Amino acid sequence: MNTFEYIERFIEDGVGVIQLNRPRQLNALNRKMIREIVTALEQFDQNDEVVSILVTGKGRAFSAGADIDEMAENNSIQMELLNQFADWDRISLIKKPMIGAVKGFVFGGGFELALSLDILIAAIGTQFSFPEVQLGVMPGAGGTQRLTKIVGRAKALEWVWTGDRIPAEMALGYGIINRIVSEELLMEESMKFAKRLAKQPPLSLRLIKDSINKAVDYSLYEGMQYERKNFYLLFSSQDQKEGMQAFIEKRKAEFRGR
Ligand code: CO8
Repeated sequence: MNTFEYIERFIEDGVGVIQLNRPRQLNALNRKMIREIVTALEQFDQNDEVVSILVTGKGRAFSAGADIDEMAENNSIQMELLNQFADWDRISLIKKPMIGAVKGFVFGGGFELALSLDILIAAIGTQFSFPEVQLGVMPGAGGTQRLTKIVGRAKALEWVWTGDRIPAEMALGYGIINRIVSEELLMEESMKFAKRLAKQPPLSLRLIKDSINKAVDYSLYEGMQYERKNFYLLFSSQDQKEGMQAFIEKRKAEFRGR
């Protein structure tokens, strides 16, 4: 199934798994690698066999950030013309749940990739950081925006100005990640969670994600109106009929994603 150079992927029990596979460079994200990740995400998003998606990294780091060697000599006009964020932006359009199983370093663009996912499970000892300031730049793939929306302005300024590392326990306390597990259990526990989601009705998962994402940007009133439309929409699904009928008949529902 693998036609990619920098990632591997497979499907297991409704979970589409993407493994960043550039471990000797700590999964530093070059442009081709980002395009491969996004392409694989989109393919899983369109594949009926896949209900949830898990993204993880091979080796000792999830990702140490964007590939510094690749961009060191670029000037701003080249950056503008490369338009590499067109690929990054596509991650926000993925409809299925995306879980990140992260360990080691989650730095720079790697942290931005993680923050683009929906649920983060981290191994003990994982460190998160935006070290771009030490390179004379700053985050560019949503880091200043996404981190601030999660932790608020004061901590975001502190962490992005200093590049300080955020230990997993602190990331958990600030709501950046969902849970911490031992490194040995990282894949097992993350797969267990992804497979649990894969048994839920896919259309509900999809519209729940859509509605909760709107809560980040919309006013309460606009968000409530949006939620209501999605709630109504689910009453056109076979899974709603099946879910409610199964409850009435006291049996387990069989969801089909239709
Ligand atoms: N880019 C390129 N190569 C890298 C990167 C990187 N970001 N990180 C690590 N590597 C390479 C190292 O050069 C080294 O290669 P080699 O063995 O050939 O010398 C190999 O990976 C192993 O790394 P280290 O020997 O440095 O491992 P250590 O355990 O000593 O240190 C660190 C690990 C602390 C993570 C260290 O590697 C480091 O500081 N890396 C750079 C971290 C960083 O600055 N990241 C931010 C990059 S900028 C960014 O992400 C901007 C995002 C903007 C949006 C994206 C669009 C471009």
